[in-house]
Amino acid sequence: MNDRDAMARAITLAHQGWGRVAPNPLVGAVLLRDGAVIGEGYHAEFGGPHAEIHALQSCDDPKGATCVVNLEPCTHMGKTPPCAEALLDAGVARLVYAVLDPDRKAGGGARRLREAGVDVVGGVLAEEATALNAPFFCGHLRPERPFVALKLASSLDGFLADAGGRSQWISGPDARAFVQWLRAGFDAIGVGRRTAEVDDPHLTAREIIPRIPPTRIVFSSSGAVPRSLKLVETANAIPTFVVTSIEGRERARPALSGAGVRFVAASETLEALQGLRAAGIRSLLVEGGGRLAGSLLEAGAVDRVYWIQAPLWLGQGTPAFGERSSSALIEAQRWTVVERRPLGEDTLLVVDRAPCSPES
Ligand code: AOF
Ligand code: ZN
Repeated sequence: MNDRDAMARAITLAHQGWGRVAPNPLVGAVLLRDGAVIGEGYHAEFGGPHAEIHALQSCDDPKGATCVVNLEPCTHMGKTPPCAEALLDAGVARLVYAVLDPDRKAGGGARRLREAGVDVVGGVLAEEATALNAPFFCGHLRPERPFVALKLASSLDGFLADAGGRSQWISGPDARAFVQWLRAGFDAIGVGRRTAEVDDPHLTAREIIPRIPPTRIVFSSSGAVPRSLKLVETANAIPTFVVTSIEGRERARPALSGAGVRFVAASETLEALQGLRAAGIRSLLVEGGGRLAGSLLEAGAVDRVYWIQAPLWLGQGTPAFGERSSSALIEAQRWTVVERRPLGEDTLLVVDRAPCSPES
């Protein structure tokens, strides 16, 4: 196995920590000797051992091996001892990493190992490693607001629901299981007020058990969120916010506060996102509807789109992005394709606007 293949394997391993390690990054590590894998591991649980430690523990004799890891090793005494020292103590001879750790306290492992005489190579699959931990990197490099992703499931002609407003189910069971999995990796799941009313969703993650259940968020400028919604009824058990205007909050507070709903009041989109970040939300997955998606895009607030395209035609219905201002082709924004893959009969497309790129 060459360095790139081993890095791809490290990234696959890193995904195993999805829903369990945030706000830490997803990290996987592979130990190679003469191109053969002799150990591997991943960061599996927040506060638990880092990827490199699991990889070292899985290996009988790491002396002289190459360690391939998607984030440079840490140098700090955090909840666990520094990985850079553990790799040096184990006698690892070569380090291959993808990107540097923007956390000033934790980072610096690549340099530490190089200065100790280890052969160090950086930048391998740097784009893939950046996309893997986009919320972590944005959290460090653009800390004022959460990482915002949109998820949508549309027909081939770009509708979220048929002309009668029915949206269940556009996508198939594999795509719906994927969305359940996706939710587990975000601090919060958001919907617009109309979607909250029409679908009356739970917005919980049921495919894997997240370490912390995502906070649920309803965006409603009027604050008119019915007391009878499942989200409101369960707000004492799972944190639930209504994002609204200042007047909306005053109007809605008497009915909803008693149910345990909390408020973020703001006069425009970016201010609302800053309010959510101040309330501890580092990453937000918005699941609809089209109007909310359109206004977030319009505000330049969307970092990533998870688009599930189902192979059916509706002709008329609810458009995926509501009203948007037009853009001439010559100056249209082009986003970066992060992933394309089949989900049963459906197709997942993941695109990023402008990555928060760490150094490599
Ligand atoms: C690594 N390998 O697998 C991870 C790293 O509080 P701690 O001790 O768990 O440290 C968390 C920080 O360490 C986290 O914010 C990030 O900077 C780095 N994560 N580093 O060498 C790993 N998960
Ligand atoms: Zn570490």
